[in-house]
Amino acid sequence: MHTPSTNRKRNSKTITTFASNKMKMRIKEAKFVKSSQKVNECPKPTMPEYAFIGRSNVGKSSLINMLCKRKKLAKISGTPGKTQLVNHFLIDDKWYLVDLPGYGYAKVSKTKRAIFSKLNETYILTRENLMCLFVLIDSRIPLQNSDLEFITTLGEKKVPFCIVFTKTDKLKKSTYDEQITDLKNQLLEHWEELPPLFHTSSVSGKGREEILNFIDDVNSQW
Ligand SMILES: Nc1nc2c(ncn2[C@@H]2O[C@H](COP(=O)(O)OP(=O)(O)OP(=O)(O)O)[C@@H](O)[C@H]2O)c(=O)[nH]1
Ligand SMILES: [Mg+2]
Repeated sequence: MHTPSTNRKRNSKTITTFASNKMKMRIKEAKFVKSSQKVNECPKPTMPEYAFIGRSNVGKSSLINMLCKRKKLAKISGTPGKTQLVNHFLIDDKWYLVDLPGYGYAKVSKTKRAIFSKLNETYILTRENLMCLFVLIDSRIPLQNSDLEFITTLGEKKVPFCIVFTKTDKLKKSTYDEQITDLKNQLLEHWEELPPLFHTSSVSGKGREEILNFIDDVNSQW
């Protein structure tokens, strides 16, 4: 099966490196730009951007806040389905972080669910400055069908993505290791190679540096 290589900016370049041993990337300023109901309402695609997607409640908005070290930049809620629009955050006037609506949340009406996924689909398939999609997976539970379906579609459409395991603070180290091995094996049943993986906690800040360094590397290919 096709490897989910991180190749985007539609026109060409391939992300070949996975950041390590480098200066820490710093975020000085993060500001909310707008919430868009349609992709053509999003900010002009003049800068690189990175979007966060995953099942409702997986921790997308929390991760954006953690990366920016801001508690209330993206809205967080214990109730799944909080983020329903495409939310753009401008970082240091140079690149965007994007909070996308969750998928696979059963409690929103079917019509709404369809709209969410259409919005996500259009965004993912047409947003020309989307450098990489971060797909968030809850590290505490086995891989869900909705995750697998979603990731498979990304592969088919050749959308570059990374996988982010969230809420790692909620598991003991030994349980976590087992759980991650299981998740990786589940993915390897469908993929020959895994995309870049990140392990995060929005509570402890784990994974922040790794994700920011990755973004810094990809930004340099813009
Ligand atoms: N312990 C812990 N809780 C987390 C973490 N990330 C998110 N949460 C909690 O999980 C819940 C959902 O977080 P959100 O960031 O709103 O999740 P979301 O994916 O943006 O959800 P929707 O916008 O509804 O799709 C909140 O109660 C967060 O406080 C984490 O790393 N550790
Ligand atoms: Mg959210």
